[in-house]
Amino acid sequence: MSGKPLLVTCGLPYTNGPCHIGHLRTYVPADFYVRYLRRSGEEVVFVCGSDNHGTPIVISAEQEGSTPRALSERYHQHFFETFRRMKVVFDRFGMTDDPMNHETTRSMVQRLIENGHVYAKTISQSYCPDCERFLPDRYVEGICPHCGAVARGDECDQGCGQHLEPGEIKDAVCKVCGGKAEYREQEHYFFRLSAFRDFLLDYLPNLRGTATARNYALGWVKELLHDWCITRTLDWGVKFPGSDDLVVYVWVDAPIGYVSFTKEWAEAAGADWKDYWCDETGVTHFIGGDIIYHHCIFWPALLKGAGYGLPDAVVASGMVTIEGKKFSKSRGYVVWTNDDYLDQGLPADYLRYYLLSYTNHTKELDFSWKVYGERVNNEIVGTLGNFIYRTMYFAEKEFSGVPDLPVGPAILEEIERSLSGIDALMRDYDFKNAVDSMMALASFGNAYIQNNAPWKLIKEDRARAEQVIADCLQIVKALALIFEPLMPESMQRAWTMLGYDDDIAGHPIAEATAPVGARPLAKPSPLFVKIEEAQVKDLEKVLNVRVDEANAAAAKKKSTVSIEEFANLEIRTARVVSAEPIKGSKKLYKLVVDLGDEKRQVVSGIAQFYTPDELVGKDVAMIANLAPAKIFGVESRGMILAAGDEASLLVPLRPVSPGTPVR
Ligand code: B3M
Ligand code: ZN
Repeated sequence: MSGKPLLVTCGLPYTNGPCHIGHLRTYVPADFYVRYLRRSGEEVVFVCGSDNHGTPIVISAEQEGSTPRALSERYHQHFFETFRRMKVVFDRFGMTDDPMNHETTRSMVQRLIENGHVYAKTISQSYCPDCERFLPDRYVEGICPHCGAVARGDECDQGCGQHLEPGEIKDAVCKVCGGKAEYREQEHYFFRLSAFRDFLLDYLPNLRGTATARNYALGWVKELLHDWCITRTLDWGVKFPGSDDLVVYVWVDAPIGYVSFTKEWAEAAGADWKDYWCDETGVTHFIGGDIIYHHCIFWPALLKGAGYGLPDAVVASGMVTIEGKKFSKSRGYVVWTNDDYLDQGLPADYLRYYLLSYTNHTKELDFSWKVYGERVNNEIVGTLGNFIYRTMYFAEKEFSGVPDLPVGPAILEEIERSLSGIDALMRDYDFKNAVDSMMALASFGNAYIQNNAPWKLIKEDRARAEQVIADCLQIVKALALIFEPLMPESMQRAWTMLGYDDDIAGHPIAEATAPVGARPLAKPSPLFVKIEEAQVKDLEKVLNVRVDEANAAAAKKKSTVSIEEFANLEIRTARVVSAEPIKGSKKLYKLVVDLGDEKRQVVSGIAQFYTPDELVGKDVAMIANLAPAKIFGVESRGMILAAGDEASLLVPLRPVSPGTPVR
């Protein structure tokens, strides 16, 4: 720890759609971490809020005939309540559109201007002549200039993932009317990010948190840093100082929200926000792995430029897939936190456990109802719940309470060993292994009670049986305390069952080795219930129906093409002559193919699925008359056809000569 007061934040959800499991991958681990630190005796402030600005919210509000503010208030409330239901509890959950954030943002931007980090420049920007307006960010869609994928105006979300500056996108189309956009000149303001290269090269190696965040960011900084356009032609947002028709880019005022929410919390709590944000900080940001650039490069540079302290740690989570498929609301691969989970009567604690124990925090997490059912049944019910219940049951039945006996030293040692292992893992953000170690203590308890079999022992040696139960009850107490940050609701019930009448959250984990204390016990009841196979099937069905409906809707949406339009498309077989990786891209190959009458160079996004050897000599299908494009700086003349998420290539069933037309 840096010795500074600790502040933990979570990435701010946009207020234009409901909470889904993908969101929770950031919030649940952050809440777990905060609770853990608190139970370890540290004072931590935990703030978050909703992200209300930016084009997605304006577009959603327009589509539903509402205003961005009304839409934001509604979803703000939704996230606030959903997080509560998931037991994710912030000290402050603010809104980026509230006056505090307008004020903080304007004063920070003013300081950036005064410190010489902002300059004006005329740029050509997408403009829709039909709608008569500039098209910032998500008002346009087009082609990524870096990789050729279909991209949104501010980000290549389906391709290379790079941030796009206004005007960079190719073949821009207006999202509102679907018309072709033009490019028009307008004066904008830029943040001189490129000047922060040396600062970042110095700062990033010492940034704590997950290695993924640090290393990705360092990689990008070593490559190249573009200045960022920090103004947009919009009404909705924080007004850029000195301008009536420009607002600051949402990625400026969103992270500044972290500071504003700290101020709002501090005002109410009688604390000083400067203790958290000036000089060296104890700030830890929990974020999704897709916004590392914003938090590890852009944000520290903004803070530095405006004279604030710098984040101490960035903890980045991996992405979430649903039943092995890429998360996609439009394709139906989504699990809604309320409708699909909590409203089905499923406990928040089970989902918290799944999210934290499935895999390492930085890896991809797949959500599958089948695996969910298995893990709940085997681990939560079968291991943890089973040990607690059989211990409590036996203690109440045979001894009517907690025996008045000191616990065996070997048991106390085992608990202490377990706690110190968990502590090291938690402080290393290795949540999965920390949770596994917690479960290992429950397994130890199960083995201990099984090997000593107090139900047999009691017939021969009642005193020995009583000792075994006293030992087991101590392990139950330790488990309740250590699992509380992960499963707060169930562990409160375990605490009460142990005969305590107060709030478990008020007790430090260190009390795990303090005597339970002789006390009467009431008849225990199982802490957890199994998930039945039929229920898993029902839950899967909801998802399957949603995917089918999305497929049907997508099929309907594709318009028909005339035979002339189809005839215009030149599809031919092509024989792969060579394939080599493209530097800097994991997905792309540079292929040379033989079309019979000529050889062609084509860039193809199949590198993750085939080795070059598997491709050379194969005949594949290709669109031969696609307009040439530069992808990752490499010329591509044509497009190889492939089906599905794993790019299954379309190959002819019978031998054909290279270049044969496909009809
Ligand atoms: N509102 C959501 C995202 O891109 C965005 C986060 C802001 S954090 C300052 O994940
Ligand atoms: Zn791209």
